[in-house]
Amino acid sequence: MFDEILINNFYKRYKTALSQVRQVVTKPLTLTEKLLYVHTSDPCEKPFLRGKDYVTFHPDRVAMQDATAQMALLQFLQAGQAKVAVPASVHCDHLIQAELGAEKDVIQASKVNKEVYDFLESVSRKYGIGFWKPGAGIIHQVVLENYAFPGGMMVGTDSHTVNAGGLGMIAIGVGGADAVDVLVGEPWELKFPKVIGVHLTGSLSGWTSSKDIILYLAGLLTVKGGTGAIVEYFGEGAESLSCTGKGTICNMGAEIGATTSIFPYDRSMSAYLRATDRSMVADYADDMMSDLGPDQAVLDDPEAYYDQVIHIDLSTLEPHVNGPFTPDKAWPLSKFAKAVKDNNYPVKLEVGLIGSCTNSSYEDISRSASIARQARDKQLKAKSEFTITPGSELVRATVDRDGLLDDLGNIGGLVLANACGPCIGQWKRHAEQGKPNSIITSFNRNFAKRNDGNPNTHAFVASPELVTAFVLAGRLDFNPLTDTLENAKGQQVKLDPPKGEAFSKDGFTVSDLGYLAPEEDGAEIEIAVSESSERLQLLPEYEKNTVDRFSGLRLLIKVKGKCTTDHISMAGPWLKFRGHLANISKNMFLGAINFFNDKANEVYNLEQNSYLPIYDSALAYKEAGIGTLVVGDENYGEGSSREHAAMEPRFMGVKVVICRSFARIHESNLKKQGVLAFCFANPDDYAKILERDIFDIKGLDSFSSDSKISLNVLHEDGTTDIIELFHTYNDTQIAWFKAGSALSLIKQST
Ligand code: MIC
Ligand code: SF4
Repeated sequence: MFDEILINNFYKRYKTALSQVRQVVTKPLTLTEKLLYVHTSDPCEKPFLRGKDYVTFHPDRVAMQDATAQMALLQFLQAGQAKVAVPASVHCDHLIQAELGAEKDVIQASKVNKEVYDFLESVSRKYGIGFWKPGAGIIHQVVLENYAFPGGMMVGTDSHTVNAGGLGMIAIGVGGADAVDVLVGEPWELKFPKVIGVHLTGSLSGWTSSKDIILYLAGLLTVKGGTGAIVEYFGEGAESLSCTGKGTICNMGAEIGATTSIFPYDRSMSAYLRATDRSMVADYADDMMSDLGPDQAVLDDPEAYYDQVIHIDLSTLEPHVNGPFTPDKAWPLSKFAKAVKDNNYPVKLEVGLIGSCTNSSYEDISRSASIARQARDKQLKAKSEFTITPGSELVRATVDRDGLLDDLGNIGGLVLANACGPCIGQWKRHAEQGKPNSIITSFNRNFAKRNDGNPNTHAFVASPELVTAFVLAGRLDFNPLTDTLENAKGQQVKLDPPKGEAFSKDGFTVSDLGYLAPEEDGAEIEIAVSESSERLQLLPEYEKNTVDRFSGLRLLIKVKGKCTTDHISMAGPWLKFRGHLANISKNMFLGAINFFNDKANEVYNLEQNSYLPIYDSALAYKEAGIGTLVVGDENYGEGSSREHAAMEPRFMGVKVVICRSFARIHESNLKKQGVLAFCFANPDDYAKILERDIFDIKGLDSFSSDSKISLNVLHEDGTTDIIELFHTYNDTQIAWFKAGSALSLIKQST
């Protein structure tokens, strides 16, 4: 299954490619630079400026999950290619709803999503893509176990693709249109990132785990601190972590906005490759260990080579709990109980959820199971509901064989499918809607409404072992390091720190991985999309963008505060429309708060002179042939890679998004879909936008990478403002815009 030929060729070429790079870039290199330079699509002729130069790459592979693959593949079909140009895989993980437990939920999902699964499977078989069936596992775990390789580069249509950095791969989350570039063999473009070095010293002990490193870092850097940068870990502390622990850290690096994160190749990765049946890869990588890490000169003087260096001493790092509502609100465990009290967070813990693509390794489950066994021995019972989502069938079958699922089951744990489930709102939670309540998960995101659609669910994030301890306490004001719990006999007992292993001593086991290989020659396979389908729809053709369409624009919404892709295109029940642009567009901006009335889904429509639900307002403007504009705050489009958050506005007539700052993937998705993405040159100008304004974009007739663009605002009282905008468009991106979208440009040039 894994790309033997590709990987063979890669390692054979790697040393030569690197020495060619060194002739051009003569200074010592970070690992990030080595891997980016060897993957550029043209031989590099000069060193690139980090944070400035747009560079094109040829990544080695593409991974797609079912909720984003539908749009990615619908776009791929439009490109008219006979086969994919690089190895690729599709994973059915997001569409399975968690309710009754793994087996029943997968059967149900296979019925409910049949049309979509059939579509994904037949496109995969026809065009040469590996297909992972529902229940096989979550994309990032499956990639780590089968495809990731040290030194490689991949893109994936999911923001947590970055997980593969735990195995020394440059792995970047992208929208479907970007994935199509790679799938059709076109160069794929990225602004050459900055590099943040994180120096890890000491080693973890007691209750502290890899998760706490990224929870702490999220608090330090905030949700936008990693924007435009790759986070590169190094130091003896890095070497002391298991490979899957490194994966956890890289995975949640998406939550600080980092382009990706990476660890140097080391013995823990070698051991993981061997344990997952890839000794060939380990042998190659062992031979070139020093080339798969930063240069010694970089390690000797990191401040001289990284754009920023952060030092973390693992020996003194405390466990953390982050939340609610944002993953960067970091509380050291010793301060958490007080935070719960001071902020009036609901203290009773309703549900603890472990697993997900972030934290479902053998190590995670074994450490949690060690807490569960103590509970049995010390006669403690779970006081909250408890669920476990294994990341893959390989891990599930192994922890099952080793009795760890029984340990968790003994304290009431319900094993859900190897899928995203509650992490993305695919959770039939039997709880009263709207009631304030607390849950704690080992997932990576905790935005409002994400898990169960209830805006009053306070979701906290912590390591799986800590979640398990909280489940035993049933309360959030508990600290297992210092507090005791009362057991069935009325005695006060204390939990010992968790213990776990990176792998089972008996190795991994699995009977059916759930993998389907593509056909050698798929020419005969028909791909059918029914016109009456509610789930799938062929994509519309976009016309070229002409300058006259950018005047007389009305405000669709001025968003107040946080606006993640979950706010723009909600997941949960809406995931079922991810392949149908017209239907999914009905969820557009449902979670966003209107600046002018502090309400969700109620905006002023100038033509109708009334407040309307946002979809109705967009539709009214669209039908009247009037373009609209969206105004956002900081880090607009934070979170996921879902390009629906750009496609829906495009489809519904939004011409321009202007905000204080963008999250990387979303900005690029908007550009690819032909929506103008601009920032206020002066962030305070956000305040000047009023509800009844009419807008013209000025400067598009001479739009170039260094041209000035401005926004003319005509206020209701007849006064005007001219607002200077800032943009990051290069010539290629301007060509996408003019063609109508990036895909239109590909089609026009073939
Ligand atoms: C997420 O964690 O938010 C998701 C759901 O995996 C998304 C992808 C999607 O919306 O389909 C992501 O992270 O990119
Ligand atoms: Fe799935 Fe959650 Fe991971 Fe996204 S973060 S891939 S929804 S498990």
